[in-house]
Amino acid sequence: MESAKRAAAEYAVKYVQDGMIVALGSGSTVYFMIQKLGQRVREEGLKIQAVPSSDRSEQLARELNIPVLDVSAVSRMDIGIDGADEVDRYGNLIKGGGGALLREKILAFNSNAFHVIVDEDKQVDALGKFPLPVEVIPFGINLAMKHLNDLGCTPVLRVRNDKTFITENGNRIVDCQFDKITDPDLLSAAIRRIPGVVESGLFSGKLVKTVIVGRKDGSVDERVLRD
Ligand code: A5P
Repeated sequence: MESAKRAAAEYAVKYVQDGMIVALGSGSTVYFMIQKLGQRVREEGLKIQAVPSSDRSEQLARELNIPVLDVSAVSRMDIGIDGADEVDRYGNLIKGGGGALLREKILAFNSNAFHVIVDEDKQVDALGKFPLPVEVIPFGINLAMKHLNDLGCTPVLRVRNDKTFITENGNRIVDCQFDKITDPDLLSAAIRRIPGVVESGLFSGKLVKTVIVGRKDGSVDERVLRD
């Protein structure tokens, strides 16, 4: 899917203009987006400042000489570009496969225009095939998992390389396999009511300006959800 990811990522970069503060998402699709931004900085002298959602995105931006701003220095970002694990026709998303969902959601919520870049295989009729990542604080996580289970999913504590996965915020991720998510906004609210839950990887389509879908043949389909 590399060509599809690259196509979507490079298309999105055309929305970035001189002087903008740009929120950088995370993941393998965003990798191509940051590369393209770096190319524009290098070749066109594009002047931007970036706010990264993860250490990895920050490192890549710095390697490419894209000026990086700490989130505490901004009140708003002009544009945000990020990937997703699933997207439905209303622009609702599941994110957090890489574990950066909390910072990604903070940046998306505070961006004037949030663009989602995905390959064609990420499009679904209904969210939920991809297990929904939920960021939870360590204290009482067993109790939070019981309440997640009561919402109709199978919750699994994320483990990577035989170790409990720890987010950049010092929290844990619980991956929640639902049969099918019929009302993402309702489910998101129910999950966030559980004490100990910090945030879920459900992103409302209301946050999204465009969904940019890349295909394997390098073509791109753009869905504009709002002006
Ligand atoms: C990172 O935490 C995620 O939200 C990613 O944005 C999402 O998992 C998409 O990643 P890929 O572009 O690598 O598929």
